[in-house]
Amino acid sequence: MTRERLAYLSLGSNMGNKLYYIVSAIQRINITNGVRVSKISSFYETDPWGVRDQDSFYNIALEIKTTLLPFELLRNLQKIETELSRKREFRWGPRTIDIDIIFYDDLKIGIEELTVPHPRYRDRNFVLKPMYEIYPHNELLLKHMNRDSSKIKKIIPKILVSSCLLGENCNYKGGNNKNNLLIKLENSVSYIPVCPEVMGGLETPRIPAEIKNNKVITKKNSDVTVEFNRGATLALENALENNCTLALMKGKSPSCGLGEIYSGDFTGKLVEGDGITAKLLLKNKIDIIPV
Ligand code: A4P
Ligand code: MG
Repeated sequence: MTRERLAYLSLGSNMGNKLYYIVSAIQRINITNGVRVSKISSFYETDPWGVRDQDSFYNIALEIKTTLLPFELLRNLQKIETELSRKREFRWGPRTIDIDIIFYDDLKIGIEELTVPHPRYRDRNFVLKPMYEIYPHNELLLKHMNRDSSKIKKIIPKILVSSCLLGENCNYKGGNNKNNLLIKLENSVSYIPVCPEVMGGLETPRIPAEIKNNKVITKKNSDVTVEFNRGATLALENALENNCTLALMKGKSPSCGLGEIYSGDFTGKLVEGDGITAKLLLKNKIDIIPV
């Protein structure tokens, strides 16, 4: 097996829902074969560098552990950029997501397709400042940071999240769906945890329910649509009160699922569709990442 190596990435976004693009990229990097995210910096809002006449950026840095070779890593990161609607119109122009490799182990590569360390990282406070936070042993980062680095503002984005993903025992079995990446992200964001099913008045543990013909029906054939709708409204209220633009929701669930949910026959089969809360959040322009 190839040895695992440390690499540092810089992520930036200045188009559309910047928070959505950055968090989606972190999630996709983490599920790439041969890559896991080990450290996540705070989020920073930064003035555009290079081409000045464009929207401000969100920037973060990641430490990853990877068995991929440098070019394999680059190809995988570029694939993620493409999946997240990245278009290359002009150099340093607006982008939904940009993922740059800053360091790959102690390696030095100097060709156009891949230069590491990244050729311009020393000139950019938006790279140096987040990276120094997760790589404080590297004093060069601090040395290169110039006085203007104080203009880079740390932000703490609010994100709605299904409570079970943070480890709360509120799923229908009375257990949780704790997600390690979301726990790692906890230091960089402010979570607004919700469990629409509990908020709607259902108890834990509870009889499983699935959506069939626009109604939510339990395995014992009782109709819990009213409770699911009530929970969805309360979750939406929480999101709006906190100005959330992003929700991290438990995939496949009849309340939180996005894109695919259980079929309604309790056979484990999945069909295309969204959970009741997910649908309401989307209608109110809150982007969702299914987890
Ligand atoms: N490439 C070479 N080395 C690397 C590397 N270490 N990591 C090649 C990633 N890619 C590398 O990149 C152009 C080519 O660089 C790729 O084909 C790759 O093989 P790109 O992502 O297609 O284009 P780009 O991002 O527009 O160009 P570039 O030069 O990477 O732009 P930068 O340097 O990333 O600058 N202001 C703020 N505040 N925050 C920002 O994040 N970002 C930029 C983009 C400008 N201003 C900014 C920010
Ligand atoms: Mg780039």
